[in-house]
Amino acid sequence: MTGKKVKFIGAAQGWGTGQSGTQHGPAAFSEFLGEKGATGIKFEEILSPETEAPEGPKQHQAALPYVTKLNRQLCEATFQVIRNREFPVVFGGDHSIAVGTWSGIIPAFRLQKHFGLIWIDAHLDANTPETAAEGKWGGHLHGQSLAALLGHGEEELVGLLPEELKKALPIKLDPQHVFIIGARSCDPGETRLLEKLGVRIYHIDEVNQRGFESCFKESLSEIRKNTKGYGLSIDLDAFDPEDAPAVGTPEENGIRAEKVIECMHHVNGDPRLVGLEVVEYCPQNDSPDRQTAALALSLINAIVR
Ligand SMILES: [Mn+2]
Repeated sequence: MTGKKVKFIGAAQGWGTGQSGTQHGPAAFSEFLGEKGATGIKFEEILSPETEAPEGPKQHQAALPYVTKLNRQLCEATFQVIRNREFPVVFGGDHSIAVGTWSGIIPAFRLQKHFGLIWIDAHLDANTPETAAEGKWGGHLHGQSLAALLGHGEEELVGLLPEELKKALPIKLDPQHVFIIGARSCDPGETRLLEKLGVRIYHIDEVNQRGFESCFKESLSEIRKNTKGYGLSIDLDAFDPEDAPAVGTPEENGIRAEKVIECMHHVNGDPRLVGLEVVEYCPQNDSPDRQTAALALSLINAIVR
């Protein structure tokens, strides 16, 4: 239990990915919740771009305005949730929405230098338009959201802030307080950037060797020592495709879901945990019994219920 009222916000974004289907994630998840009778979770709103993303790869310049606009709306929404002393859970949508989620939450607490973020993901999402060219993701914006939150990349995303705080510093995250767990498909440019900044990356080999719990607890203990609040950004592609087949960009050899769900008691009820986001649900790739949606539900329940 968070002790706060939980607000569920969907962000039906597909413009940030080269794949198809994440834009249907929130609606499909909502339908799944209805069928399961999971009455405790209900989306307050599902934000969508005014033009639905086309199938397949998107041109960077065509996608940027849609990614920026939805992030702006999402940023206002999460900012308001924090202002109301509630707990935001954002469900995506591709991972470009992280810019909106955290650009609303972090400045609402004025915690810029004192905010921790645990980013559970197969990817680093830390390319910039420059480094993306040499990587394999073709410049899609879901591969650039963490870089933007750290102050690198497209100006519109780096500088995104809630309207009423326009004069605040655009710095959102101190790299010392960012922890990535589960990385196993990293481009050279983004790896260089994060290493230069000093972001702690737990690559999958280390996670497999030490166990997820050890890495997670270590990140938490650093964050609890050095920050005043923190959030969790969970990309479903961090999990092994056996457990989470319904993602846009599956990567073999992932973290086993059961272990992660078990570990969430370490954060459940912690008043310093102030927000959660779960992204990249791609319903068309789910199993007939919707294994990935069920996993997302167990995960959310393990964290906030
Ligand atoms: Mn991601």
